[in-house]
Amino acid sequence: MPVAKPVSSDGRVIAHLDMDCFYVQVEQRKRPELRGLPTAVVQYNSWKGGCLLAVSYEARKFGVKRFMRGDEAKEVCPQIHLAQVPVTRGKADLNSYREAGSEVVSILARMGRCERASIDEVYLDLTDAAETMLAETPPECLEVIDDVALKSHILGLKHEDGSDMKENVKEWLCRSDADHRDKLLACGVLIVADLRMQVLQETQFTCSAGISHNKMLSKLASAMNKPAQQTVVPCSSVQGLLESLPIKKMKQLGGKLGSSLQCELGVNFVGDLLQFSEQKLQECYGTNTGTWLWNVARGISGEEVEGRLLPKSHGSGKTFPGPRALKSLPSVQHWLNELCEELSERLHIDLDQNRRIARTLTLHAGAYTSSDSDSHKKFPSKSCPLRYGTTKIQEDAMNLFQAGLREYLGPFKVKTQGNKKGGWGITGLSVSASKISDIPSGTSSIMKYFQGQDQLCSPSKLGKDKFELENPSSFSENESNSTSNVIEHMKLPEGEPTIKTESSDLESMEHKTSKNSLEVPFDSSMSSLKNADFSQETPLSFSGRESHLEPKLTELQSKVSSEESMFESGRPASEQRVKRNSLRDKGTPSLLRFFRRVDPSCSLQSQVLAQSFDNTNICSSLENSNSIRGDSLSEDVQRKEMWQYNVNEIDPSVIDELPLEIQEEVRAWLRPQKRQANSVRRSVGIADYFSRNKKL
Ligand code: TTP
Repeated sequence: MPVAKPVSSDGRVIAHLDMDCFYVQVEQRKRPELRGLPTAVVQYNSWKGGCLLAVSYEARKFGVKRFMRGDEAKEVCPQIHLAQVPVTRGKADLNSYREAGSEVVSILARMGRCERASIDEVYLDLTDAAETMLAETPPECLEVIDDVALKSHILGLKHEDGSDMKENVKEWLCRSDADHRDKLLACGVLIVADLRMQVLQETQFTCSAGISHNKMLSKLASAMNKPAQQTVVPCSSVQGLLESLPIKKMKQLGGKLGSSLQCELGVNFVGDLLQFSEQKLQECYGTNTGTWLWNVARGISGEEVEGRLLPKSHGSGKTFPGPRALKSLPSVQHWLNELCEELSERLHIDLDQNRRIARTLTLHAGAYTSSDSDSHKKFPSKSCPLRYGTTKIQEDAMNLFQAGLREYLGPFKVKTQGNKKGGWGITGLSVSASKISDIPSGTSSIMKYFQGQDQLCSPSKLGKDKFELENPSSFSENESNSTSNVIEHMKLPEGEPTIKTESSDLESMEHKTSKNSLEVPFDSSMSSLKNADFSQETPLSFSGRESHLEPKLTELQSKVSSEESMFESGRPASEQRVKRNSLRDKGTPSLLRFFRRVDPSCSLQSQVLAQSFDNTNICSSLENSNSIRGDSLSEDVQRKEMWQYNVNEIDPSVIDELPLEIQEEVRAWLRPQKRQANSVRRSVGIADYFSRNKKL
């Protein structure tokens, strides 16, 4: 949901740069003989020649469009060249596109704050560069202005028939009587033209750009004249632009909100919103959205360009069109394993190269049931805190899938086990890792610690699974009972996403998927190959429910070493409901023994890693535990020094590895239960054994 932001950004110079038919350009650079020819990039797939993801402008002239099947494209343009997306692990491998995008980003970032918005899109804040140029070499002082800049489209610039557009543009750029804002934009035009030329020279790629005073208008403008052109939106042209802009084409208005505006308020063009007061819009859509809409109508957006050169999330997805729909849990497990392996690889690369960690794992799926009377029902997206390590990600993703499937099938009364007669089918799967942040400074010890461990901990010497950072592993409340390994009914900390039907990251990615519709339904998000995670596969709407040869099940590797098991998770006390039963009070010698067996370094890992996660530090864990037990604050403070384990430090996946006699005990302890009003608060319990353990 859009959030109202502070407004005036008139004095800023913001550019949005978008590569032209990006995947095609990447393939053409690999095979220069394809340059200038009708070309498309097709996603591997033998079904009707695969699906077109990117189409060259030469091919577009013949009517070839994105998402056409390869066979269809050949019908409308027999001479078309189809380049295939590289394939790894049986799915599209987008690394070459990601890397090509990074090349471009590194060039664009030279001139100002740079935000990588998707695989081929960048926002730049050029305000400082423009101010400097205006002060030192304003356009009016330039003897020569490059042709690339002179070919700019300046919205609202009058040109009479027969007049030389370039002359008009030059005049506009060099006006000495222009107001400061337009002068800054003129500098922006020159800077962006120069950057685009640098990109072309250094990468051989062309791109298009929009230049205005904010991100929203720049993004709109960059799509207006393609390929290899740039468009400027001076303040004086904003109203004219929005008056004729269909409401659904505005970012975040392509979906339900846009439809509601059309149906409820009769708003068809963005400019139509001008007739409503802010108060009225707030009444209809709430305070934030109302104000946001009021601003949108005026082309106002205070959204900052974030200085971010790296993607906001990572993801891996695959679609299973028509007869390829997955119809059994083993086949889902097989593909989830593949997707999670790729995701995990990228997370480790990000960790190694950029020292960034992701916190949230989200699973999306497209599905149908044979009794699907309600075609609008969607497979609910599910999220949980992300645990590092391929095996853990695979396990968690499968648990999320099963939780989603149960919810999805609930109304249909279809068995989750699936059957060959077509109980349900999965037409798309994707896993993504989001909430990525830098490892806070001061935690370099994390790396040192791991490097200093014996060889088991070195990612380069051994499999990645050995190099595991752990973070909270419990699932959110609604995800309960997805497997016996899941800690049930534990709420996530504040700020962490609970289960949601669409992840916010996906929402933000979705509006990058299409130039026309900036808010797309979930199914499309499955495929946003150009999106922030840069890795999904193409959207296809499938109805095929025929049986098919399903991939063989890849065995789930679920063994978890004890070293992996003891990482932590902190939970605000208010959100934890830990069962308070007699078990806790009986004493737990067996548990104590178990934890004594654990390598003490694990608790060190736990502590060090805790520092790298907000909401998950040892102290908050202590507070949680103690406030659950009703201990006094002073006791809390004392125990902060000695506390090593808490409820959430126990990875649910390790429970099966505990001695049988204590498995039940631990499960009971972890299983939440509504606190009875008259329950007696005790200060002695399992938790105390851990602190005693530490004291020993
Ligand atoms: P876009 O920038 O949307 O499109 P484009 O670069 O191919 O063409 P244009 O010149 O019109 O901007 O997407 C960038 C790349 O992302 C595109 O080349 C292929 C990929 N992509 C997908 O794989 N699936 C999708 O649904 C979209 C929208 C893009």
